[in-house]
Amino acid sequence: MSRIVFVLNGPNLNLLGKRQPHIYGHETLADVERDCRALAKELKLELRFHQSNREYEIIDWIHEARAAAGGIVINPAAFTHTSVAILDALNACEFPIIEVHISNVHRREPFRHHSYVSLRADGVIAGLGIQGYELALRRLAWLIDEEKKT
Ligand code: CA2
Repeated sequence: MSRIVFVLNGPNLNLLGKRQPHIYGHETLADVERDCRALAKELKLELRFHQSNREYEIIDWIHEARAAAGGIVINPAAFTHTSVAILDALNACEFPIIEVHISNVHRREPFRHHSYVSLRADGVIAGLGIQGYELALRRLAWLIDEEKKT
């Protein structure tokens, strides 16, 4: 299985660390990317890290990943709760997918309790702050390594 892993981030996550630190913490998306790159190197994963405020761009990256990658870590942000199109794109992928949320969406407004993406995700991490991304990458690396053994 490919060791390319896509880390995809949805709308407004470019504002991470710049507003609402009581919910999302003080770290920026650049900090998340830096941490993910350092860990990916250790795990021998090749990282493709992206953020977009446009649904179609996220769908296009999922299509790219489908052709080349061994897994996806995705924080779809608000698209989590609205996007059948992102779910459809993920359903076309055969590798492991981990959904990450920085905040504990289940302790927040009821509209954040439902996730379309969870219908496909192999695992979901919520409420562990930006550490959730690193835990998701560790899980993907483990799954890719396990697959190699079979
Ligand atoms: O907890 C998460 O990671 C979320 O995916 C973040 C989304 C939210 O819509 C989901 O329900 C849960 C929001 C991302 C916006 O991030 C901001 C960060 C700082 C300031 C403003 C927005």
